Amino acid sequence: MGYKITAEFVSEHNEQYLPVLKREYEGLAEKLINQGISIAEITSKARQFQVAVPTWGVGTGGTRFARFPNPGEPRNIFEKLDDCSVINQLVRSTGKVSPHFPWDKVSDPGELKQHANSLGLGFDTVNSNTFQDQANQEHSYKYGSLSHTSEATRDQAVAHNIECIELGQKLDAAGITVWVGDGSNFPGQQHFQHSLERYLDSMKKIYAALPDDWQMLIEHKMFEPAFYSTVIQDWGTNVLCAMELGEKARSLVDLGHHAPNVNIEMIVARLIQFKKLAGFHFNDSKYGDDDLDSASIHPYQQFLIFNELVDAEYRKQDGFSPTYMLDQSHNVTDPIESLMNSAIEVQRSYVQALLVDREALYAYQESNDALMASNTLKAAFNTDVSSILAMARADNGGAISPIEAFRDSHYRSEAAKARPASGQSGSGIV
Ligand code: PSV
Ligand code: MN
Repeated sequence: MGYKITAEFVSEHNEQYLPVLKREYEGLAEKLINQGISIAEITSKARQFQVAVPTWGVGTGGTRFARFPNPGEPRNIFEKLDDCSVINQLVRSTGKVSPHFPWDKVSDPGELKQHANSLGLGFDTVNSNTFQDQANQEHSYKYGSLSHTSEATRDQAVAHNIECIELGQKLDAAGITVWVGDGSNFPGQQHFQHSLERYLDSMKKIYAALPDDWQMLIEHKMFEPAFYSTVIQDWGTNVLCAMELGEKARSLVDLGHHAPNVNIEMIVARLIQFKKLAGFHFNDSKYGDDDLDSASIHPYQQFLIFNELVDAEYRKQDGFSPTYMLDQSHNVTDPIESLMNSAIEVQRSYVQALLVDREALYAYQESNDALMASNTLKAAFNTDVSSILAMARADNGGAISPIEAFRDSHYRSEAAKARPASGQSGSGIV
């Protein structure tokens, strides 16, 4: 698409917000200095914070029932990258995109890499897809992929994952996320042990094809599309498989993939302790894998997860280097706006967690002062860090008010002119 939001537009747009932002930032600086915290140090950390954007996130999602396409939807990976670059241009914390194959497959990965780089973007972990049949595919995944009872089907799924690694290498990615929809709908349908043995056997073949500096991110999910059992259903099975496979295999935590009320921050702490935390798919949910915008339902939970992450950073925990990614589906909002909002909310949790008085917290923990320990976390969570986030964006060349800037830029209506509707409104979770 020819239309671009210019740097001049962003800096002019910022002008109207600058005086108020400066006042708020100075007020917060004074409050924090009284707590022994330098706002400059926190802002500098906020400026470095990055969370990758999923290429599939810039399209309008759907449910099992329907999909309501938005005007100006990207029609291919090049247009998806254009939209991802707008997100990064305005929020400046999403410099990497995570592609999904074969959705994003092109004949010339070199051209794709060049296009991304020309937009100031790079590639994060690649995702394989063996939860859908592709046109002209020889063996169906209806009854599973990496854990299928048929060896030929498993081999086909393994070959696809290896192809994803090869494509990812050409894009300078450094990891592959493997999520399989394999599972069962009826008690007795699958032999639990045998299906996991077959899965592991397939995963070992993919693991063997990993380049030295790559990691394998294993993603679990409790249910859906299978509604009785899932082969990699929870973090327990996930981490057992990661341990079985080797050092380069670690567990990825998608926030929407757990039973309701599960203590996700504690899972994160356990994975950190055993050097098995690969990274995250951030999103939020009320009922299941709702793929709602980050922190739109449970902001305190997201903060508590970041509390564990920042704690590991503070303790200089060995083997700690998680990758952060959004994984959401936007059914009623503009995906660019939702992804910007989510990136900001994830960064907000990080910054709030940086404000936790860790030494005081450790002391309250040691003396069993439950109330003050909890209040220490709450004090950080209740601090409005919006001005730090806005200042970090502005200092990085982004927008103080990204949603307003996006709307005022008319990017979406220009995209609608350049990208005529595909007319596809069929259902499908993507
Ligand atoms: C599955 O629900 C998932 O979370 C996996 O990460 C997939 O790759 C992604 O969503 C897209 O379907
Ligand atoms: Mn996911």
